[in-house]
Amino acid sequence: MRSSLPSLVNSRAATAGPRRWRCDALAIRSMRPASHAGALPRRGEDCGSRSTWTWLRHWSAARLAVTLVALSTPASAGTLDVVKARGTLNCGVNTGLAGFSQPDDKGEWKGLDVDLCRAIAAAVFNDVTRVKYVPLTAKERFTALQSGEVDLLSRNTTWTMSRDTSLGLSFVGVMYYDGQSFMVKKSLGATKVEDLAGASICVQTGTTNELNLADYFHSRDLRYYPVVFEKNDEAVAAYNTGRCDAYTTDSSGLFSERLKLGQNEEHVIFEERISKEPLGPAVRQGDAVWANVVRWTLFAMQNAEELGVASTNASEMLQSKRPEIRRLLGREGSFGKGLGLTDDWAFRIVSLVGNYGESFERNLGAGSRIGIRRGLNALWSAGGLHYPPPIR
Ligand SMILES: N[C@@H](CCC(=O)N[C@@H](CS)C(=O)NCC(=O)O)C(=O)O
Repeated sequence: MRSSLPSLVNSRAATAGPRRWRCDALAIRSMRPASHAGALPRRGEDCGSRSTWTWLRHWSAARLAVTLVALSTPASAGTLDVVKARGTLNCGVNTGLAGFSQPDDKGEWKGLDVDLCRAIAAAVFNDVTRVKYVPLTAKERFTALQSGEVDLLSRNTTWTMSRDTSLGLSFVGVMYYDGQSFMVKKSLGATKVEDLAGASICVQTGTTNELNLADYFHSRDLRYYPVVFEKNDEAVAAYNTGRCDAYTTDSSGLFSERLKLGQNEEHVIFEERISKEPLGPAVRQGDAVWANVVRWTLFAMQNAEELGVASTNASEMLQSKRPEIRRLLGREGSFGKGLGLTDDWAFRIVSLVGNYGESFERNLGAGSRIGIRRGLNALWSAGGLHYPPPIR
């Protein structure tokens, strides 16, 4: 195990008082409370006295002991059991992103990400209404999952390495393959990203988009003026009122926001994408049972589409002779048991929520107000990237 203690440097040079330590990145991180970033020393700066670190070492040992106890507890004592006992799934969703998660005029949450929450509730409770939706901003989302306020994030969140490792989260699959792009007013006359050299660009903080924007322009020596907002609505409003020349986020987000602005024809969304944004559900690290429930709920929706099983025909499909369909619907084998669920878990998902294609079409596709093409989000068998592992 790597020690999280700082490296001792120039110890002989320290003449008076306790020996001082220089900070390395890990030491700095161990000082930072998860919920806020206070004034911390920088790398290489004085990190404090040895006694501070002796204390920290004891604290780390105590933390390790707690972790070991947690690891030795049977996996069945994890989130799935908590959710079953509570009788409701706490699902972290977007504050309002058309097509992904947004309450409709009756206050009912709708969208592709919302359908994953409903599908999990179908699998666990046979009741899609047993979900408490917790709307989270970009900044709030990770703390809400880490602290246990929500059981999962199903909220247009990009699967990145740091989020999947050091942040203590585990991404379980890809719900939507996306990429970052830009929206400008038609009157600006820009059609590609390079046309934005010297432009002011509105972006929300705490997103991959803020980082990609900097990477893209800096690495090409292009000047730009980032105008950063904590709230997405403020970023969009600033763009709309002319404070910025462009607004940038994931391409799907641009389509959703353009819909909110109305007058589609006034706003141009570039085809060009400057990043990969695989958006997917995330759970807390170290709960493999719960990660499987979320992962296989998503794969069940995608496998159902691949096998032609939909909400409209799921009951008839129970009589199918195809072994893949029989396994999906719990007629053959005992696949629910391995998840801690009943064997008709996927039948409930498909009959109560629908398959991935049905969800995509009603929330984002040609039949919806947004009208996004399947593109990368088609199944592999139709030229896209979704390739759900088989149920067997
Ligand atoms: N996929 C990116 C961006 C996700 C994101 O939060 N996008 C913004 C702009 S569309 C959003 O949904 N904001 C809504 C909010 O924070 O309330 C990420 O994971 O960092």
